[in-house]
Amino acid sequence: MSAKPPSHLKSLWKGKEKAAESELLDFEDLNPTITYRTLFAQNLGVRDPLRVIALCDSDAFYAACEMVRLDIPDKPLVVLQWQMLIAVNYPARKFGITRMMNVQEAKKLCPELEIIHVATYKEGEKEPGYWDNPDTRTHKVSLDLYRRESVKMLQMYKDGLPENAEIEKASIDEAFMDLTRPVRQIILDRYPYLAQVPEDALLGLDTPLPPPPPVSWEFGVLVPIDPSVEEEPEVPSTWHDVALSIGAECMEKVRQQISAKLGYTTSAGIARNKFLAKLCASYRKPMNQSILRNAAIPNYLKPMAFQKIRFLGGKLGKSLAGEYDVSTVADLLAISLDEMQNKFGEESIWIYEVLRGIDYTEGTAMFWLIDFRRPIQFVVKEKQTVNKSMLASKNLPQPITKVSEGYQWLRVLAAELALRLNEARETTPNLWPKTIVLSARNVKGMYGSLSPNSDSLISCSIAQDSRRSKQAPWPFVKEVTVDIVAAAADRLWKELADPHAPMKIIGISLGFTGVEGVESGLKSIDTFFKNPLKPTSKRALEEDLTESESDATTQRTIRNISKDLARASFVCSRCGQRSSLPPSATRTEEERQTALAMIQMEHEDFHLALDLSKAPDNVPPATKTGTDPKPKKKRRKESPHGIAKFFSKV
Ligand code: DCP
Ligand code: CA
Repeated sequence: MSAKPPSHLKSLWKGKEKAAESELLDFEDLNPTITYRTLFAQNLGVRDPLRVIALCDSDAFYAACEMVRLDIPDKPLVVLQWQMLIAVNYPARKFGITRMMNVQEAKKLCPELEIIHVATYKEGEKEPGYWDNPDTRTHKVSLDLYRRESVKMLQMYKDGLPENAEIEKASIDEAFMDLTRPVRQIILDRYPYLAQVPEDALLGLDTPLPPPPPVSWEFGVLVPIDPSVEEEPEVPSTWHDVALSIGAECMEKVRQQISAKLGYTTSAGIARNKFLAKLCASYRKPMNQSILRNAAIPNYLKPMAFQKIRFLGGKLGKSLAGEYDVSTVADLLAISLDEMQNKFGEESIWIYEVLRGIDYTEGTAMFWLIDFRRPIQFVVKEKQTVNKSMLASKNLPQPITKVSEGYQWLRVLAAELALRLNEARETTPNLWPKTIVLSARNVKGMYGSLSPNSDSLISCSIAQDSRRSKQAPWPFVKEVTVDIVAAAADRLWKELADPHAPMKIIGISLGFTGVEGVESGLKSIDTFFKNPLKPTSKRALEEDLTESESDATTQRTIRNISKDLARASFVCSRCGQRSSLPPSATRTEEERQTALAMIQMEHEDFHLALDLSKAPDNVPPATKTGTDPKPKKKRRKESPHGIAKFFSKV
């Protein structure tokens, strides 16, 4: 398009030494031509000129959860973790209280402040609670309430937004919504004359859409196009503005529903891509949604410290600041693309674009920067609501120095893990973890040697960071009780902690991995019965999981499992032995499951001991039993180049 930019847009991006032709390109990006072809297109992804993305963020989230739990809607309230404030509600912020302040300081600023310490797990309790004087030496923080509320909120986005909106959880209290599809549908419903290309349209599908109707901006706060003037400049609306206003309408509705049903207020940002939606969500916090029209992007970004922008905050940002002696986006706009690419490599077009509000990399920029061979995904992706792994961990105020000191913490972690899984099962009843993993962080250099049953994977992780882990397949138990989890954790602990080596463990974590609905977990159920509770190397586990298997075998496996469970017995596929529970008229279903899992674990101990006794000295068991016969190929480490060197692998 060679149309001249209108005067209000013409100078928007102008940097100190900006070239005339790129100015025109920038203008086109802010005000792209939208044709019938654009409107009818099914999948334009990040380059769709009618794209509408929202980021919704809860206001003072943990504090809000506590306010709802305690039914105290308006008091100044803070959430405390040990001595530190981690969430401050908006009434408390009026007193100048901020996160990371200590509690005494906050109390001085507002004597009537409601102070809630986060719930904690305490030994012997199956559920977290709000105890008096929780102590880091004996308690473990529980974020379960916040996780639960977060799940509810995510569900409300799903229920309250049109079906074809895509939702991606971004953090415990934030989610992105790609509203492009529903908004397009609503445009076509509201303006049915757009559904047909006019007969006299010379360019057919490539004919630009007629001018849009005036846009009503009743849902949300508009980021101004020119904040330096009192009255907004007269700017003709675009179809993208129409799309944004419809997106805002959808968001207003769902935010109202969340507030009415769950009691949480939220703030949202609505813009053409994720990074701008996220930035403008905090434009008028709390309880507001802000809309960033394309025409408002330049003046919104220009005064911003560029290090606030995603991925420009770290080493790369520092390097840019040092190289050009700059601090704001406006300062960096003066740097030409050529210059930037000469300095930071070809890929730095990404920086050039992001400074102009363009981001086609969304969510995968990190991959793109680190590994250029990977395909780039561009869209807001609906993630599984179920976490594939669950982890309970504790940094220990007093290191564990004896094997016997570990058990109390294992029980606390087991309680948390059991609760988390059972809660997740409330929404996805057949959830089943594939593996239980215990990991311990030892003060560097404290482990001198490997215990005899360590496998190669573990020896490698010790050498690097003094973290050791042990894992075992998780038995197919329907009821996951604290006892079962703790028993499995105890077994792993016995393997992991070497009573003969010096020990100073400062962090410990227990987790489930591969948490999936039982249909997709079938293969591993079979794996378990073939090889019950055998501690596996990560490699062997992956091999097991990628093994292909016919439906018939799978169905047979399920039938066998059901029979085994019903009979309160199981057959080990390694030795064919059936182990049964003694008959009991009084045992509950839960007790039966627990007792069966214990028997299975003990049986596995027997096989493990047998394997070890047969194995030649100093060979890890995975190799001895033939599951990992090939020596691992050493992967050549490629050193990063271009701007990749500013990012470390995560
Ligand atoms: N959180 C935390 N420690 C941090 C940051 C956050 O424990 N350093 C927790 C407490 C917050 C929650 O995560 O309530 C969400 O973080 P936000 O950054 O979104 O902060 P808030 O929701 O509390 O406040 P805001 O209204 O500014 O979003
Ligand atoms: Ca928040």
